[in-house]
Amino acid sequence: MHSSAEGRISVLSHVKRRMALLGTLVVLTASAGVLANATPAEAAGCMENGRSLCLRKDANYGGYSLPFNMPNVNSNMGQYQDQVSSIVNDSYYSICFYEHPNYGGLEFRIGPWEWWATLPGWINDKISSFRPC
Ligand SMILES: [Ca+2]
Repeated sequence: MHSSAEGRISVLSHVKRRMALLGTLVVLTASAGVLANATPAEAAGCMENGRSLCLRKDANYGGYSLPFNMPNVNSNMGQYQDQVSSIVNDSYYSICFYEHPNYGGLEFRIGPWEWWATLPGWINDKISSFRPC
């Protein structure tokens, strides 16, 4: 009896995981459809390589691309700090970007699946570290 109950719980847990995965796929499909119409092909290129976070040097997803896979923690962007001007977050993580290395200074938080073609002036060309938050 005991093992049978455990079996049911295990199956239920498996079904829940599958449903969560399906939900993720639906969101991915929906967001890809929107993005195909609304964004430059260059922006999609970062995601075609399977990356879930793309930081771009220029506004409107232009300039060079800094690709990452979330969850990613970057305490110091080194030579690439103070340059990011647009962001593609193709993940279910909220991400906090910071003015200084080691998560210092001003904080700019974006939500899951958010695309920012331009950044607010106070953080544009100032991001130096980031992490999920
Ligand atoms: Ca820039």
